[in-house]
Formats: sequence, C-alpha cells, structure tokens
Amino acid sequence: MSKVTSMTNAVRAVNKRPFRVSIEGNIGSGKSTCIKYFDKYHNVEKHAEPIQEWRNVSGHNLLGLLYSDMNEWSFAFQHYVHLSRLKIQTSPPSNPDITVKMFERSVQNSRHCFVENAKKQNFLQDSEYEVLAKWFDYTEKTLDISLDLIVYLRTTPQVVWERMMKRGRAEESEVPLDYLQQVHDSYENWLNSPDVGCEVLTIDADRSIDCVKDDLERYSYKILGGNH
Ligand code: DGT
Repeated sequence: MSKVTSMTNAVRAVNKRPFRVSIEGNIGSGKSTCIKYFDKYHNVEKHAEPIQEWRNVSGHNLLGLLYSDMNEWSFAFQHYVHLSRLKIQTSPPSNPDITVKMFERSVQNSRHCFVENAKKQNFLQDSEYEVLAKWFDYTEKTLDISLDLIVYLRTTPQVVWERMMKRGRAEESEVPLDYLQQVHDSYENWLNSPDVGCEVLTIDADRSIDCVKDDLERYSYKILGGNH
C-alpha cells in the first residue's frame, strides 16, 4: 500500500466517512452510465454531475454561457463548479447504511484538469487563475475533500467527439474536436502525476458499453473499497 493510500485510509477511519470514488473521464466517456451501473447497491450513494443546476443559476445558463465564450465565462463557470462539487463531495451521507459515495468528477478534477486547461488556453487571466487556485488550496487545507479511488474512463478524443455530436446536447453543438483533445491531455497530465493523491483505476472506455460494464463488474470489489 502506498504512503498516500495509507494516509487517506487513516483520515477516513478517524472521520468515519464513506469510501469516496470519483468517476472521471472526458466529455461523452460514459460516466453517467457507469454510475447508473451501481444502482443495484443500496450502500452506495450516487451523484451525477449537476448539469441542470449549472443551466439555471438563478435564471442564468452558465453552461451555455461558457460555450458561447470561454474567455468571458471560464472564471464564473469554474467558480460555480467548485462550489457545486464541494457540496457533493463533503455532504454527509443521506442515511446510516451508506458506506460508499460515488460521484461524477470531483473538486480535484475542476482544479487540476479544467482550470489547468483554461489557463493553458488563455481562457483565464493569470489573476483569475490565482483566485481559483487559492480557493482550492484553502478548501483542501480546511476540509476533508480526499478521494479514495478514481475510476478513469479513458477514451480517444475522436471517439468521444463523435459520441458528443450524436448525443446533441444544445450547449455542446459547436464544441470542436480540438477542445476534447485539450481536455484529454489535461486528464492525462493530472492522472499520471505522482501528486494525484489516490489510486487510479483506468478502464478503456472506447469499447462498447457492455465491455465497460464487464470491467465494472470485474473490479466492483475494488471500486466499492471492499464495501460489497
Ligand atoms: P458522460 O456520461 O461521460 O457522457 O458525461 P456527461 O454527459 O454526464 O457529462 P459531461 O462530461 O459531458 O459534462 C457535462 C458538461 O459540463 C460538458 O459539456 C463538460 C462540462 N464540464 C463539466 N465540468 C467542467 C469543468 O470543470 N469545466 C468546464 N469547462 N467544463 C466542464
């Protein structure tokens, strides 16, 4: 067991919080389907990405605004994503039987994947990047946002771009392949970094959903942290 994993387990034991699993992957990689697969376990609390919330922030469609102008809206969008992910990640379990909490993307994803990419592409001013980085640092220092496992649905940008176009979500209709390549590269940099902080289980999600489900079944003991 690595030093990081054993430290995370120690924190979890003290706080008696559920095992935390983040399902990660590019747009269209199949995260929602993956989370639904665990519906059959009553000890698993599942949180899909709060897209509807991002579409209606007191009447403002932040997701739509983001894709209409990344330079103008990345700061507001990442700020709100941080808040909504933080609420999900740190909320107490809904009932005492919950031993696993599973969510679609994480506060860490927002900071290390999307915010890093936005900085690289100049969607964020240096000052905006620093504000977001400081929010994350403060959050990490003062709250337990640690993850126990990341399930990475790894895909090829071309494959997920075709899926995204087929799905036809209005806000994403103009998203170019190049953006999915950027998000992919950012995921790879983050999840291959020695500082990722927890174990990463990588699943090849270019394959059919049935193949992915077979892997989820095969690895379910690990994905649920032994809480079967
Ligand atoms: P799936 O099931 O893997 O196809 O994923 P979905 O459809 O449930 O969710 P996904 O990955 O398409 O995310 C919803 C939208 O939100 C998508 O257009 C990407 C965007 N998004 C999510 N988090 C962030 C973020 O932190 N920054 C930026 N710029 N976009 C984000």
